[in-house]
Amino acid sequence: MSKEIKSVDYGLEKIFEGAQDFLPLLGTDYVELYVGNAKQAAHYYKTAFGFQSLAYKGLETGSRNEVSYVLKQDKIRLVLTTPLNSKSPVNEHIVKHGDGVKVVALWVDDARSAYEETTKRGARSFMEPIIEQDEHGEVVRAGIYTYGETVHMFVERKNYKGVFLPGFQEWKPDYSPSSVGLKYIDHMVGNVGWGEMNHWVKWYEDVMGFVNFLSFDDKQIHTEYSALMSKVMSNGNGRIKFPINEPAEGKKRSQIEEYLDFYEGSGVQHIAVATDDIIKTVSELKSRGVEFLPPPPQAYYDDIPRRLGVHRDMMKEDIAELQKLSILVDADEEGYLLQIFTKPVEDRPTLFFEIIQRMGAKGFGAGNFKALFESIEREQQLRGTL
Ligand code: TYF
Ligand code: FE
Repeated sequence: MSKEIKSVDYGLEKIFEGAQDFLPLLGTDYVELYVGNAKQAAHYYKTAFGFQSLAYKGLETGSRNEVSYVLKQDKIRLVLTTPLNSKSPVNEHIVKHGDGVKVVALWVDDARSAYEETTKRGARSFMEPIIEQDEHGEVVRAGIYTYGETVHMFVERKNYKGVFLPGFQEWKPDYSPSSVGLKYIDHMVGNVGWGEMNHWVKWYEDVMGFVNFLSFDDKQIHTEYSALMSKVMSNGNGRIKFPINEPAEGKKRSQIEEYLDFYEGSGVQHIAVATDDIIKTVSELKSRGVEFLPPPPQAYYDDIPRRLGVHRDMMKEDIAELQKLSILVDADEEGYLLQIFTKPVEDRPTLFFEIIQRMGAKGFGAGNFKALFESIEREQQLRGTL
């Protein structure tokens, strides 16, 4: 018995039926990290994660206070920004949080309207709409704060033909490692403080017009030692998905608390990127030095056929090969998914990446939560932070 795998459809049309979407989002435009040394970070994301050079701004282009490198892999654009002197406001962010995600930029048709509609519903302004121009056209951008010091920028690039944004020049160095097959951003997860999850759920509903379409409480997400709660927010067309985590009471310090302590506040916990060949992508990432969480115990892999249920015959991957790479498998009504998590990509145990391949499944790997969180706890134990 095999089942046709369809593209991801969350049934959101029903939820949104009749409602007017006051914030139509076309997709993720870019993700910007504030980092201590953008030149070296760019080298790492190219060499280890397979990103390609796209654009640059810095002293050579007249940017006196900050340098930004823009990297690209298929639909994913990553911007790495660092201050050039102590005057830049980027410093404060780095001093407090270490390297981390500052901007989750959303592609829109009308940035002025996005800014107006969200600020009138209570969003705090980060940047009023500005029009940026060069010989390649015009871009309108505006920004609002979400949790912590994280920002959503609205980017309207109707007629823009340049390589990224006005102010950037094309960046084409000779050094150009190949892609590892990362395709697009599947979801980005935020960690928020104790008791704040429902506030941010309501904020995404009221201010952004999102819906809460999946929830996991601490009864579902716990190990012997720790617990957390998670609610998944989605926009109307399902292209943008933002799960939000909050720590819950447990015997020991949960990974969410560890994050909040080291990031010194709420922020982006992980960026999940999609691939359509996770075995190839993860093999490549490992050979380039990307570190992943160690595999769960043998019993986890023995249990995979049961977890796959009716989708068992549909899975083409070899379980032994998945185990060798420490890839996790989960299934829901619609299909199965394969996922794996990197270790934090900075010295502070904060931001990490997830690699995900969806084979029909629309969930987030709830069946893996226990094994995954136990792996994370083993790492916490090594850090002395459990
Ligand atoms: O995005 C998710 O929900 C999954 C699972 O601290 C997850 O990737 C949830 C919480 C967490 C790490 C992973
Ligand atoms: Fe995830």
